[in-house]
Amino acid sequence: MNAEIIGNVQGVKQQDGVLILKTAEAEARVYSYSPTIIRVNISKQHLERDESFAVIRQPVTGFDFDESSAYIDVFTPALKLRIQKSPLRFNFFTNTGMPLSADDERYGTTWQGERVITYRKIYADEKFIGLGEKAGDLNRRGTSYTNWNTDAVDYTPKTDPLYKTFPFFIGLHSGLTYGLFFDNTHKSYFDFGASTDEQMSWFGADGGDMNYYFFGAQGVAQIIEDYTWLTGRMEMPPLWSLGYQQCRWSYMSSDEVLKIAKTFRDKQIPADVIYCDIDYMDNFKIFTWNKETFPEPKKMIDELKQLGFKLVTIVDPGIKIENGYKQYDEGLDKGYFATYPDGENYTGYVWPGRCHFPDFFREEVREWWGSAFTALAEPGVDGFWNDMNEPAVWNQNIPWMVKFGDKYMPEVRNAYGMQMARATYEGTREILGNKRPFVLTRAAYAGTQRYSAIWTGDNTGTDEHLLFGQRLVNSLGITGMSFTGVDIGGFSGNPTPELMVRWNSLGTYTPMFRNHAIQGSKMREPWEWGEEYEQIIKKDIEQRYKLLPYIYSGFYQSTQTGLPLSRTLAIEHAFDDSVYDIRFQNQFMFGNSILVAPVVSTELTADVYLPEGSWYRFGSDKIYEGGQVIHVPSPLTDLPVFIKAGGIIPMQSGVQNTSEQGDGILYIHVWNGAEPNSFVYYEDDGTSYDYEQGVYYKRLISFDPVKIVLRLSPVQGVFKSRFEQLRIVLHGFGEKGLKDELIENTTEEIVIEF
Ligand code: MIG
Repeated sequence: MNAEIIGNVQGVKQQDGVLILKTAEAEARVYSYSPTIIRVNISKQHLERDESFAVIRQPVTGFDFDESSAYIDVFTPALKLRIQKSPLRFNFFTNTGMPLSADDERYGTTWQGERVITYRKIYADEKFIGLGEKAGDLNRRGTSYTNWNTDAVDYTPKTDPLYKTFPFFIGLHSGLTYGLFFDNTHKSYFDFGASTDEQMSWFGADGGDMNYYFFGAQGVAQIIEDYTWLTGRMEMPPLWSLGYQQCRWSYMSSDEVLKIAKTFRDKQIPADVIYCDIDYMDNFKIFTWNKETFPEPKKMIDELKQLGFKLVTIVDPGIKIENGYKQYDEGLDKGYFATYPDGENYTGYVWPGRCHFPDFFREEVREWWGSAFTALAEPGVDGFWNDMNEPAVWNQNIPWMVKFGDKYMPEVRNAYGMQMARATYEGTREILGNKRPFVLTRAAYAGTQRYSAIWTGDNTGTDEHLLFGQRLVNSLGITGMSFTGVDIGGFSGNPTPELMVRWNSLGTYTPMFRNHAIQGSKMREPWEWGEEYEQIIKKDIEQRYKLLPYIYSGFYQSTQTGLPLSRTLAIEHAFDDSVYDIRFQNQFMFGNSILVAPVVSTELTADVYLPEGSWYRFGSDKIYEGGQVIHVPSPLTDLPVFIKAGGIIPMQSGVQNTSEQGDGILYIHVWNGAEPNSFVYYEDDGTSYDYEQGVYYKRLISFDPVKIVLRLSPVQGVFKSRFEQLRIVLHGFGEKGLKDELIENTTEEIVIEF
């Protein structure tokens, strides 16, 4: 098979604001979505429908271009796209003419059969970050990846592919940044110079169009903002889902679930969430309860609520083939399952035995699936965990001719999990009325942040996985996924008590903090590790709860700008090489001001890289100058966590769960620094959608450490804060002997001079 090159431009026209270029082989369309976003779609056969699972925006109509005999130059206020006509090539520049990214001169876009690939020039100093949940290092240069959502049981830090597909990366070179989102759900490939002499980078897919969005904003955060503008942002999560979550495969009965919940309360270890994994069901039939072990789900959930717990239950896509089972009968009757081309329902083998699989690509199927959650929501379930949605079938392969919607499996597999999460979110949002559902999914495609949180599947209880898991969380943040977590302690295997403690400390600074373990492993609850370690774990969970005002405001930031809660240092320090050093690549900012350095359980000191600026060790306030590697103690009781000078961190008193009021004081901690800083504080009722109608409390907290003045802007929104008073806690002013202040939390502007 010969590679087919794209050829020369033979015709140019602009139609409804789209620039259309024809070659002998294909047609390319160029769209502008915003001053910094240009889309290129190259196809042999443009379809009437222009659909995407990820993109929620429309192109702007019309943009300027100049045509000469050799080039067409497309201009947006921020970018220039120089389209070379012979052969057709797409080369992106800043509006001042700095090269951002260019096609490989020799090959550009080519086809090999149905496969479509774009070869790009690689710059000598170019680094690549992104692709979400992927093996390997922060800097992806010199490596290659495949996207094919897979149930990656027992994965290692080298396994590829894993569960999710985020075909979006950011390139960094010459002090410039660009992003590229290849919106194609076929099996896809990314290569960042993984060939001898690193001649080129390339990306492609087994089928479909060469369809990419180019982001030319300068700054990684700006590109994330643009990417999430295009693909959507998360909505405010229910506050309870940010508390500590206890899971296990499985708590086997109502009695066991209640016993675990009560033990948290008896031991006064804060927690908000408990899970039922697959064994709560009757023979793994989705939307049923086991009548013997969970005889009265409502009674159990009522008791849990009394104890201040929410319940999350798992659902898998596989519907058991069994006459008389509601979901089976209905799905069969209405033709809601994925089929072979002749109409026979596809059968795959999973937990319930032989199963059919809902075709989540059809709206009526999503509605049907979504409305079935009444079986869980009526007795009081608040969260909905979507597992096995790659989709997974045991030791089997789904034949390629199986149809989902009007497409064959290979074309849409990578979006199946996302569509299941979408159906779950849309259905439960409707059923729960004004209450926010919590949805958690294992498989995902770009844009899933609109529907669901994610976790990184079946990791293992080793130090290596602790570090790798953090890298996954940091990388997922680049691709719009802010609400992410890993199984704290590792799903498979049995962590040592030291590792459990360490991982739990890291959990405090993980967007979703969930302890989970495989069937047959040792119990993992905080009290299973001996008194001394239980106390450390308890303290860390308490710290998580104290930080919730900061964390909740951090999620608000994700809803507004797409910036994730856990941020690789590459977001703010893209051109600082130390950030990519494999010794420091797992470090991250947790929100605006907290830097966390993960440390393995076998080391009690650590080398930490602090980027430029000054930093305070959280807890001791010992100050360090940045721009250097420091060697610090990291006992099991004190993970290296640092606060950026000038940092503003609102905290609350200790509570046992998120429905507790605490002492009614918002503690605004501020650290001394060279420059003024500010923080957007956000609060609402934590459970409803009233915030969409302005029922929130938002204000800008600004601190000038030089004049020592703290200013709180007038409150926006009509929500009454649950904190009646504010206490300002100063750090790093030592000898100046400044006193902490306690003041009323009024809604007008507040200015405090020290
Ligand atoms: O075949 O539901 O990743 O979190 O506990 C295993 C049982 C199915 C895989 C999930 C894991 C969950 C487990 N599931």
